[in-house]
Amino acid sequence: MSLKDLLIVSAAVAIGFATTAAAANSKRTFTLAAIEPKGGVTVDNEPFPTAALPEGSGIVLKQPNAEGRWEVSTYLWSAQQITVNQGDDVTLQFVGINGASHPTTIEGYDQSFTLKRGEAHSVSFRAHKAGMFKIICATHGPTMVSELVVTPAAATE
Ligand SMILES: [Cu+2]
Repeated sequence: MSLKDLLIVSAAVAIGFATTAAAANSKRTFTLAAIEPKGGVTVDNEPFPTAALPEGSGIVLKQPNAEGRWEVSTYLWSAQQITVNQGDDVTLQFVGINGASHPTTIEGYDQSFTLKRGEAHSVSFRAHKAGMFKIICATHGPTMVSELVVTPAAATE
């Protein structure tokens, strides 16, 4: 290997280390809005559904009104899954759009708060623990559950 080749390899290794170091502790910011997608139609176009729906307040099926219109909606976090690297500094910005109140817990990171419509709540933490952690609204199960995925930091020599 010539000196020139050696220098190129050394530079590549140095860049590799620099990239790894930067990736190991990135600032990551996500927004999770409490949302309620909704659909509706009149019974003369589509009959009122009779099939069973999952238990819980996260899915709402409204009987036909005086005009025969029925509606279905579900409560969700706008992001169903968030993936970060172990060691990242994570900020989750919660915003209440629909639903009066969402008692929320981030499992594994000891974060609990109540998000209200029209309000925002910011949670910041270092993702020190790898794994999958649920972000749960206690009111609107089983749909209003998202997943925080913290991928393990790569082993370094
Ligand atoms: Cu909720």
